[in-house]
Amino acid sequence: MSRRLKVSSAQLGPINLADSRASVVKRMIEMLKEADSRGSKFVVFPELALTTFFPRYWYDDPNEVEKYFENQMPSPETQPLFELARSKGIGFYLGYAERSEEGGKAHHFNTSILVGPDGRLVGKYRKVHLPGHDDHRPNVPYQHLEKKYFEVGNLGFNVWKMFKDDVRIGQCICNDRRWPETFRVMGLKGAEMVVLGYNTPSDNVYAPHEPPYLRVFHHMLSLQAAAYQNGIWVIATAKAGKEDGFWLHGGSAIVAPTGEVVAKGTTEQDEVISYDCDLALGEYIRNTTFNFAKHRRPEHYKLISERTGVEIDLAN
Ligand code: ING
Repeated sequence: MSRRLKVSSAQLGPINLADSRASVVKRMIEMLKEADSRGSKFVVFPELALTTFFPRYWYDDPNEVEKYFENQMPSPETQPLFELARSKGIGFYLGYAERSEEGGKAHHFNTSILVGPDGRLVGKYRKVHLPGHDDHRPNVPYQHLEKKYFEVGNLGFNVWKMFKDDVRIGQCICNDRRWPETFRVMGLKGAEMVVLGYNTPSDNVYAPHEPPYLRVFHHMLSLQAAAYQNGIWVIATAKAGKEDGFWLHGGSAIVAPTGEVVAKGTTEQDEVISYDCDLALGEYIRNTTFNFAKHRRPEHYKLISERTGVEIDLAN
């Protein structure tokens, strides 16, 4: 009997500043019900799924940013989502802004969690690759202040077993998908599937010449390369559409270990896409082309973990 997992990517359309967490959770509950009606056992929600993508705004008063963070998870507003998922035996991935007190000091992370079909926390991840900047750039239409509002994640890249078939699932967030190191670490830990949420602006304020279609191309290129080069299923879920006029692209997708896109969103609204993933599909890839033990030569890769930026270093 092959090991299969029916998954759904539950893409959220825009969340405006005026939208309450309760209203967003209601939308997520509707999508969870739709996923359940299709027989899904695992639902992937977006990054920072409970609020608008607030790193686009500069706040002089740091206290103003606190309102976007969760002090506990589940929180009162998300409790109904956790309860419904548990009652239906559905596991899920959820991205949110985490405020945690550690050593008597407040810490702020861009966080995602995996929640099992029994409603219990399976594992937490804190975003490692924080894009953008930490200074105020008033001369562009919006900011990208993840480096200001979040600390670099301190939990590393991990893989957990979930569901009755002990599916080996890793998680990451948004910009992480652009860095092959992200998936290779989880691939080396035996991942069969990696899930992630994202909020990606359609236009590149720092390179206005870059056309929006290219942003989606780079997004898909990252997912498909990661899936194929590690022989894993990759599920990526957008928060999309125009949030108070600021455009985030869609492109939620389910990608097979072959690198093929098996399901893709076609809107920038709340949308559920689903696929019945055969977990055996990645085995031939991980046992042949990307048989890491047989083919990798780490003795030649040292620079990847020792050197951060480019240092011109020529062989002639
Ligand atoms: N958003 C974007 C992302 O990596 C970005 C930022 C877009 C960086 C395009 C580089 C190129 O999808 C988040 N939230 O990381």
